[in-house]
Amino acid sequence: MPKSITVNPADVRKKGTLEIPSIPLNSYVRNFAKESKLYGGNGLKAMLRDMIAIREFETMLNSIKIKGSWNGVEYNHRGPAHLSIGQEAAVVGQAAALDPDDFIFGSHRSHGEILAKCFSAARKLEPEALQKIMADFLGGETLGYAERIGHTDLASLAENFILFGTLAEIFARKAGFTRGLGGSMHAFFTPFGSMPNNAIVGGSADIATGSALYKRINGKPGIVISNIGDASMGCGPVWEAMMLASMDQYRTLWPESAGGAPPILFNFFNNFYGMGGQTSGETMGCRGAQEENPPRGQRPSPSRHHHLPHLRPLPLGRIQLPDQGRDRALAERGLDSGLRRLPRKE
Ligand SMILES: Cc1ncc(C[n+]2csc(CCOP(=O)(O)OP(=O)(O)O)c2C)c(N)n1
Ligand SMILES: [Mg+2]
Repeated sequence: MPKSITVNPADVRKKGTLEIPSIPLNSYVRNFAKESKLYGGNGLKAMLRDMIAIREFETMLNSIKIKGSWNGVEYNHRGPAHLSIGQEAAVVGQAAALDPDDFIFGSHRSHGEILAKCFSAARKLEPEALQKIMADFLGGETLGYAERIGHTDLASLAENFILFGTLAEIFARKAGFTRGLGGSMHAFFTPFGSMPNNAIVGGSADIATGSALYKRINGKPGIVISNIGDASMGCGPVWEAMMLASMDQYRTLWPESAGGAPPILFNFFNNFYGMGGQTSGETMGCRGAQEENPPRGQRPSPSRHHHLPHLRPLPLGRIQLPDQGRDRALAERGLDSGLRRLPRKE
């Protein structure tokens, strides 16, 4: 018999308040000794190396976009290249905590995520598995190019493979990770857990949730991360994904053996911008909502607008709608009454 859920009007219509727990912000406390113990000296050096490799990769792309050349090599790249310079630590830190079985789905700004996840997976895979993935991919075509670039061992060959496959994809070449058909915003490499990225702002929230649901239903290992920007908080589908990921039925109706809600993490890269708008203070409403709803017991400060100049009401006197201006001009010439209202037909 299916489980059923009773909705009791006496309960659901009872007077009450909804309490929302406070959400900690910026709560990471830096502790080098602890991190060093957790990741080891070599682990930390590998992270720094990955961060520098990603910075160099994107600095090169930037040089090609801006100057049409890099290190004396001229190249006209007509496609897009959304850089994530300054966000390297976030993607490398994330990738270091993930296993090859974990999936990440990104956005239009995902070069760093692809490289970091692939570097991390290549380091964590067994050598035979790594070799086989590279040899099997596109019949060894991408590996063939990677082998022509200087390398000393399997690890440095894998690095060549990852950098070459991603770059060839960005430059729309057929040895690229998606045969050059995707380009900068649709580069990815699924065998290492770097899943398809896409340019629809917030689009990966839903796709990643579907992927996590797939993992949960089929008992597959690993978690899924949706890597999206701060401006995607303004997109309805992102909220829809978060609702789908946290439905009550995982706890109330699904058998316990299914394992509960899908294993998803929504990660918002907060770079404080969404195209030309600043999410903080301009295009989003969270600070306003926070000010209007202070924690219980605290009254809103009468001077709150001093702290939030963007919330200060516009001085009405300065606003002049075109129609008001026209009406005033007509009134001054005594023409308004005749024009504004048509005489009623008897
Ligand atoms: C659904 C949708 N709306 C608008 C756009 C145009 N667009 C491209 S990037 C962008 C801003 C994205 O900001 P954010 O999500 O914070 O990512 P960031 O560029 O800061 O990394 C917008 C609005 C789009 N690609 N998709
Ligand atoms: Mg942003």
